[in-house]
Parts: sequence; structure tokens; C-alpha cells
Amino acid sequence: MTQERGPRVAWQGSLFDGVDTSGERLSFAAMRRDPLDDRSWLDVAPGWVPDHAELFDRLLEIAPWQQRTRRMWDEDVLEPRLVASWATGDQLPPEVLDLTSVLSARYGVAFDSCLINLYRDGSDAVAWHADTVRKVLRDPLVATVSLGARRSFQLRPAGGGRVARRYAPGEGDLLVMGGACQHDWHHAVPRERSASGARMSITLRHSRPAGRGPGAPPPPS
Ligand SMILES: O=C(O)CCC(=O)C(=O)O
Repeated sequence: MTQERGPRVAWQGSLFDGVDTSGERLSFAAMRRDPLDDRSWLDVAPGWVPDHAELFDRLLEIAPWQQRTRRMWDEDVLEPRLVASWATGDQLPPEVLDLTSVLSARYGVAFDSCLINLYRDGSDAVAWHADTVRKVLRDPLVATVSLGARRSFQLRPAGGGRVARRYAPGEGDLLVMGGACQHDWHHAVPRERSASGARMSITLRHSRPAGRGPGAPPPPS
């Protein structure tokens, strides 16, 4: 797989040449709900985007990548990942709209903003945090589609403590955090020396509360 434009990453799409990509695209048939406690949950749909390698390459080429800085101990430090973002009201690229329209129909909220993260290799990461959308919505849903290499995605209680859950999303998997997850839990993608290549996560958020009752999207059928 060649890469004409966009950031250069250690990405071996050929690793996926023998992988079964025949699953139904954007299907919820294999989705399961993992409760974190009695207020918070994650929906997990493995292989939700079977053509994840092509989508990875396309977004790598078209997304407006930037490396942001973060203020730490009176210093501006570069974040160890690249990001591309579309705020509420921005026109999302058609490749992302494909995903949001299906997710919005399922969850009864309009996913209308998008942050794509590019973990170029195992030294890119994001530290423990909860998403800031929790400050404006009671129980926001945050949907993440992972493309490329698998990386560890971990959750622990917001008050600190041990890692309670570990997932290894990549290769088109969908994870949706819901309920009080952004209030009661923190998540992280730690550095990982053994990462097999680059991972991209398309994270989708909504700016208005759920239309179907108090933030209660349906359990998977
Ligand atoms: O890459 C991921 O799966 C998590 C990204 C994330 O937590 C964030 O960008 O806030």
C-alpha cells in the first residue's frame, strides 16, 4: 500500500491483505454491551469497518493534521500524537459522514463533531482523561472507530486506582462509551513499545442531549 500524501507513518496496510474483510459494513449485529458499573457502559462492535485499511489511507491523505501543544509545568509541550478536528457546524468529510449517519440513527443523537487522532507509532499516546463534552452534557456518548494497528485502550475509575478494563481496538472496531462514563471513568491509550504500526481513532461526539429520553440509547439487539 503506497502513501502519496499526508503524514509519513509506519503503516503496513499489507499486513491486512490476508485478513477477512467480508463482514457487513457498519453492522451492529455483533455488538455487545459491557457494563462498567450500574451507571456506565461500553458498546463494542468488532470489525465494524471491514475496509479499515482503505479508510485509514484516505483519512491520512485528506485530514488537516496538526500537532498541538499542551501547557505543562509552565512549558508548552508537543502532544505525542497528531490530530485533525471538525467542530460542531463544520462540514464533516463524506468518509466520516458515512459513519455518523449510521451511528446517529442507532443512538438517537446527532454526532456532529469529530476529532481524529493519529498514533504514528508506539511512542504516541494519550494520558488518563475524560472527554470535556461532559461539562456541557449530562451523559454524553463518545463513539470511537479505530483503524490500523491495535493499541491498548484502558479504563479506570475517575478517582484513580487500578486499570479496570483493557481493550485492544484497531482494524475497524467500534467502541461507544455511554452512561456516566465521562463523569465516573477515565480512559487512556498508553505508550506501547510493541505496537505493530500506526493507529488512527475517529472519535465522534454530539452537542445536543439524546432525543430519546434521558440519555438512554438502546442496548444492542
Ligand atoms: O484514541 C482513542 O481511542 C482515545 C482518544 C481520546 O480519548 C481522546 O482523543 O480524547
